[in-house]
Amino acid sequence: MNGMRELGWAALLAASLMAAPAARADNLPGSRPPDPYRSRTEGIDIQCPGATDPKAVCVSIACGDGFVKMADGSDQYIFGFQDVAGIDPTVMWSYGRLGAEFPAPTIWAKEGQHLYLTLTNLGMIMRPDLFDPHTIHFHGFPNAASIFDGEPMASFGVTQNNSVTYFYDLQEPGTFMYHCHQEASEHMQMGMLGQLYILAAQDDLPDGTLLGTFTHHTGYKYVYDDGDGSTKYDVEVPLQMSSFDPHFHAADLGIQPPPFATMVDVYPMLNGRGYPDTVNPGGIMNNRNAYRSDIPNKVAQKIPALITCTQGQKVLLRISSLSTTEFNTLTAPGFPMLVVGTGAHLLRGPDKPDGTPGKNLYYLTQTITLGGGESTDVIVDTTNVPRGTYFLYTSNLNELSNDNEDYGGMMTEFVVN
Ligand SMILES: [Cu+2]
Repeated sequence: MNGMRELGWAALLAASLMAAPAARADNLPGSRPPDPYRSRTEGIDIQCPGATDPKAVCVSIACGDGFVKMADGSDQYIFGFQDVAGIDPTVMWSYGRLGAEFPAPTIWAKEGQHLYLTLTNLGMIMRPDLFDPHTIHFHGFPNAASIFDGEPMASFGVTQNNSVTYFYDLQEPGTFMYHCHQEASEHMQMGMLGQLYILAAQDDLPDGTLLGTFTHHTGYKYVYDDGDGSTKYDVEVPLQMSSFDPHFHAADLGIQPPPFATMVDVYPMLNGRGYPDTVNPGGIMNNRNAYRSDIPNKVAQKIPALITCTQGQKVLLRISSLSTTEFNTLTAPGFPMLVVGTGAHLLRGPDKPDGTPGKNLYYLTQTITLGGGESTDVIVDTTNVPRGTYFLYTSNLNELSNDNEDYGGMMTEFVVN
C-alpha cells in the first residue's frame, strides 16, 4: 500500500508542477465570451501565461471558511471556495482568510480546452480545532481518473496548507457543477457548491458554416454541439438551487456536533440568495468583521439571479441543484420553457444505423424538478412573451420564505424589456 501511495503523490506533484502559479492574468485574453451577464458572475477561466499548451486554461481556487448573509439579514457560517488566480502564494493565507463565497466562483471553460484546476486549502479561521481536508469534485465529468475525481474514498483530500492541481481534458460541453466531496453531507450543506460550464465548440465554427438548413454566424452561441442550431441562445443565466439549515451552520460555528439526522433547510435559495436578494443585481456584503475584528467585510455572494432580456431573445437557463436535503421545483406559469438538455447531455435519441442523427427529444414544460446533482438546460423563447416582469419561483410553497420571514426564498424575477 505504501508503494502505491507514494506513486500517487508523485503523480500529484508532477501535476502540480505542470500548472505552476501564474501571474494575475486580468489583462490577458481569456476564453470568456463578452457576455454582460458573465462579467457580473465573475467567471474565472483564464489562459495560463507562459504555457506552451495553447489549449491550457488555469483556474486557481482556495477553500476554507467564511460568512454569508441571508435575505432576512442573518449571518451564516460557511465552508466554501474563492477565486485566488494570480494571488501571490506568500500573501494568500492572509488574503484568503474567512474568504469563502457562496455559491463558489463559477468556472467557465470551452470544449477542447485542458483545464488545470488548482485547489489550495487555507484551513478554518473560526474552527482551528478542525483539520478537515477539502476536494473539488467535477460532478458529471465523464470517466474521471480517480486521482482527479475529488472523491476522497477513492483517492485523497487536499489537506490544510497544501495545494493540488486537478487536470481535465474537456471533451464534452454542458451544464456541470462542482463541490467538495470530503465529508460531503456536512461540507455541501455548509456551502461548498459551485457551477461549472463547458461551452460548446460549435460556437467557434467559421462564419457561414451550414448546420443542415441552419446557417451559423460568428457570435452565435449554442448549449451543445447540436448540428442543427436548435440549441442557439442569446442570453445565459445561471440558476443554482440550494438551501441552508441555520441550526447546522450554528452548530459548526459553535463547535457542536452537526445535526445530520435532523437537517431541515429553511433558507431556500437561487445562486445563494433568497428573494428579494435574488433580484439585487450587485454583490452582497457579509458581516465577517463581527466575528473577527481584524478582517474587514467582503462581498461573498457575487452571483445575482435576476433574469433580464429583450423581447425576442432566447434565454438559456442553466439550472442545477446540489441540495443535500430536498428535491426542488421551479415554475414560471405561461412561459414556454423548452428543455434541451439534462445531466450535461443534449436531449436526443440515438443515431440511426445510416449515421444520421437521432430525433431531438426536447419538450416544453411548466415545471422543472431537480434533486441534488442534477442539471437541466432550459431555453425560453421570448418572441411571444409580452414585455413585463414575471416571477420564476418554486411551487413548493413552504420554500417561499427566508426562515421565519414570508415572501422570500426560492423566487426571482424574469424581466422582458
Ligand atoms: Cu470540504
